[in-house]
Amino acid sequence: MTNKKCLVCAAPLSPFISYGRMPIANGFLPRDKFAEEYFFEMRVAYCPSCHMVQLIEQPEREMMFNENYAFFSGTSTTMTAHFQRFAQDVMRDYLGSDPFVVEIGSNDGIMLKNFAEKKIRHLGIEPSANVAKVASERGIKTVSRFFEKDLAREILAEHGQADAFLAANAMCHIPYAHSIAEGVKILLKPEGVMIFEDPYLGDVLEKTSYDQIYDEHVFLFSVQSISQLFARHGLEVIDVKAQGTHGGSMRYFIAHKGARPISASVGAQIKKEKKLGLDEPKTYDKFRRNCERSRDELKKLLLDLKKQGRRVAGYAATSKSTTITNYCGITTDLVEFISDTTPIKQGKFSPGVHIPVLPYEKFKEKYPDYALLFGWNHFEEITRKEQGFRDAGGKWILYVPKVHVLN
Ligand code: DWN
Ligand code: SAH
Ligand code: ZN
Repeated sequence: MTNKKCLVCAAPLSPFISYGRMPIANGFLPRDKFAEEYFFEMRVAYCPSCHMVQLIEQPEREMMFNENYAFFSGTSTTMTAHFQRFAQDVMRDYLGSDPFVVEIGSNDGIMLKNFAEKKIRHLGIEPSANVAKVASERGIKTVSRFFEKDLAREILAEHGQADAFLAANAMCHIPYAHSIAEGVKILLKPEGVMIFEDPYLGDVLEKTSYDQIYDEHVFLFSVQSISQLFARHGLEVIDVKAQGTHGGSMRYFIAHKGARPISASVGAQIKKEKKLGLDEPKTYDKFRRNCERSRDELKKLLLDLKKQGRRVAGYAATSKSTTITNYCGITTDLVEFISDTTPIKQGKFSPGVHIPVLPYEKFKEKYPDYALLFGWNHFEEITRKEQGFRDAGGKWILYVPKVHVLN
């Protein structure tokens, strides 16, 4: 899919960076599949009209989300706790009588299990069949399909309207945002609330965390762009709450227009966004320069370490690491292997640059001198667990917000 016009408002786009040729971020592959690997040009644009930041080209959805999807949400204990709190907040604040909760991108059930345990009527919509199967096996009601307007009608007919429509790190994956908004409009009870969170544009720009941009993440949201998107469907943003997850996210609360009071935090956040220049093209020029600098510094650091004969391994074969390794040109010359706890990734090679992905035990067996933390968003969880690595003299390399070695 290539779009020259804004996916939200159809205005002409202002492209501001190309990260070059990129593979499927979660397309970990065996050696015999190297020759047929798919690539696209990853260019990003800003919409001067509705302020939505978006990919210009995105692979077909089935190429990214299918029965071999490599990301299982339950791999992080911090995220498991985060979604337990998220679910508890929803139960406390938004459920009426005989409540019904829908979640899109429910993955292995990390959020919905909290509702299932309380016997609350729920439905997960998760197109990646392998992760959906894990959820179903845990007793979480899951449909393995892509959510869109037509499916909303089917759900309505079978289950009735929803009190809460949830999405975590899913909305920013879906280019047909209008179809989703229409589905939400159909499915929500008059007092119902859609609550979703995604990596926040303000954090990405401030921290130069450009690795939040990859094939799956077609949008980088702000309160301004989200308000414009939902306003087109008789829906409005009634609250926003910043989250520390995934390097800085924003949780948006959406309701039917006029149905609920609007919190002062919505206007306050929009004011902040204007101060940060999220609606000014020059901000994106600056971001591009920051990305280029970050890339050059990381490459130089890794080359210097190589010259000194140091061993460097990657820690966590994240989707984000695909952007870093391909944009910076990091191959096995510079990073020996990437350690990851996900069985489906192990024994395969990283997308594009083909660095071997090895089980975590390999990391532990013989610590490298340096570990490049591709899972920087899980810094607390990982460094706590890996005190032994530091005690043995190992050093972490970080590249967010700046390229540096942790001493
Ligand atoms: O938006 C998305 C987020 C929610 O999850 C998806 N598009 C895909 C995915 O992005 P990611 O792959 O960048 O997510 P994480 O959570 O930063 O990375 C998870 C990876 O890190 C997994 O492969 C497991 C690995 N990991 C590890 O090896 N050891 C993670 C932890 C916490 C660890 O201790
Ligand atoms: N909510 C989980 C998973 C995020 S990964 C978490 O925060 O950890 C994004 C998920 O969205 C994937 O599991 C993917 O299969 C799913 N997805 C992509 N397009 C979708 C669509 N149209 N409808 C529902 N889910 C979708
Ligand atoms: Zn637009």
